[in-house]
Amino acid sequence: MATAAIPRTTVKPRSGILEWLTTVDHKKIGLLYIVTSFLFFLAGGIMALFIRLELALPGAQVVSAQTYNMLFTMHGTTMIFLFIVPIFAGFGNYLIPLMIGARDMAFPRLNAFSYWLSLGGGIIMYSSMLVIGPEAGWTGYSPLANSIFSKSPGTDLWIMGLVLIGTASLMGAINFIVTILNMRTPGMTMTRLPLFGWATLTTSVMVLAATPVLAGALLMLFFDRNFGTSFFSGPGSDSAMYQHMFWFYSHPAVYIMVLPAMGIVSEVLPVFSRKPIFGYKAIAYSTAAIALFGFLVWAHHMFTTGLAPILKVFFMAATMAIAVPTGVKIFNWIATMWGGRLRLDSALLNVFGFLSMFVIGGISGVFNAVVPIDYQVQDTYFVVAHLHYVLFGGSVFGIFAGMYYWIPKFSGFMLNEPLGKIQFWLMLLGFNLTFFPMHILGLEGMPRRIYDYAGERGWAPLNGLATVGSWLIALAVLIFIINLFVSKRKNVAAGDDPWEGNTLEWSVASPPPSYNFDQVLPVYSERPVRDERVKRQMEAQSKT
Ligand code: HAS
Ligand code: CU
Repeated sequence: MATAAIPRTTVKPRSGILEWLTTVDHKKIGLLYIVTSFLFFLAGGIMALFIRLELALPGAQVVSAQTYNMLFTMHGTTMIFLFIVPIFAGFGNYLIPLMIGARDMAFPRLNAFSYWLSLGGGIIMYSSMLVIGPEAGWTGYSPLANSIFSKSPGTDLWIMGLVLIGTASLMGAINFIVTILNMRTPGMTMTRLPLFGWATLTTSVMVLAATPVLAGALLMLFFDRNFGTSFFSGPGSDSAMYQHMFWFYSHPAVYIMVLPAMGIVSEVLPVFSRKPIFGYKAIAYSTAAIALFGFLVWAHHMFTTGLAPILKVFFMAATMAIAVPTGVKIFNWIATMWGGRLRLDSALLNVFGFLSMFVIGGISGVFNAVVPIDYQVQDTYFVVAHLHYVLFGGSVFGIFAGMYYWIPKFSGFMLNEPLGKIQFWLMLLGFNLTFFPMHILGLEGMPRRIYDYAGERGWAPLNGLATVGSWLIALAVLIFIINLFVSKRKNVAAGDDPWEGNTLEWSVASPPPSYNFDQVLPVYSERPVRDERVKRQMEAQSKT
């Protein structure tokens, strides 16, 4: 039988903090990404609590208008660029080499450099809050981002931080692409690559194609602000061009933020349904189709900017078309569960959270894609509701599913199930209380990015509800953190393979040794660990 032996390295690890500062091991870098992103998630969450407190009632309460602008700008940027995108880089770093039977990422030093660069970018971005922070929203639209309101150096620090974070994610993407294409263990053809690998590969290609355009737009904005050019504002400028460049990156970016979550769902579902994934190839190819279509729809963010009618029609149709490959996945996942023996643990509950909430968000997306509807809802809370159902309901529930599934692998101990379940239900409740009312508020005309509203509008009750919901979410996150500590203290050993997994990471110890594999299992299907388990069971049976 062919097994690929991989030589052990015998480098002695350095001790403690020095090791973490200098490591090039993909697992440690993965954990650094995950922990850092989670801390940024907490920071972004605290800002959201302030935003919600301010909006709970009409009238100014907690922060000044200027601080409010900074809070929603930094909240959005943090959640997107410092939490969701990098935490998936963390999962990818930790898991991809293990899943494909490799020793490490293709370029370990570049990998470490990416992490430290993104942390540096994050710190520069956060330093902007010390000098009257950025106030133009996460989109940084010009001329707003170039107006007297945004003249503080905060916006410049924000731009430079973002450029560094983008560069880091670009280098990470190159690393993932090379690793997945070149370093798979013998036998692992592309159609046996775990679906999380497909998601990471596709996402990386999107990052590679889209991020340079964002970096270009940001640098041009920087030039406009500091060196007297007039790309996006001033004489002869074209402010719509900024929006085109920004959304050429940022629309694909929304799939960059959800495809890895879909990859996690595709890993968790078959294991927790105790069935093979239904339609492996359909899921893999629909991932690629979403990536392709993702580049053809950006101007649906610009329907109200006076685009030519023919362009509106094109972008409307292309946007709606994305519902098809996305729907293919949803139906495949449902078919995977169908007739399975579901194991209703926290990981699967979070996948249910993903599936149900993401579909609601996807469908409000199709509403937005209809040009005349978008005329009504553009820049209202309806869009805020949509984006949170896809980003929180989708990406964040996906992240929590991944946490419950893989933390036993990362740490060697199991997470506490009752706490996990309480956390999930509380978060689902809090999430819906916070974001569902925003659909109604949006349709009633409440604009997004406002600091205050008049009492006579009648928006207070639903806003109050949303604020209550936001505190429930905060409580749920707190319970998750408590769970981490309680579980570490109890230290229920996870063993190599607590869930009867399919993919190669479950064939090594938890946490895996620094060199990953003594021997990689032979790969004859997309479920090598299950194949091995079944083989052993059959051997044991034939002996008795
Ligand atoms: Fe979106 C705005 C349209 C998916 C994130 N989106 C945003 C913003 C964010 C965001 C962050 O066309 C705000 C940006 C800002 O700050 O200004 N979005 C869509 C569509 C989809 C979609 C059509 N969005 C996402 C995902 C995101 C995300 C994924 C992040 C993870 N979005 C828009 C539009 C705007 C927008 C407009 C601009 C609004 C404005 O005015 O500013 C699709 O990819 C969703 C597909 C998924 C589904 C659900 C599953 C599919 C099934 C198959 C059957 C369904 C069908 C549809 C055939 C549809 C179950 C039936 C239709 C019915 C009406 C029932
Ligand atoms: Cu979009």
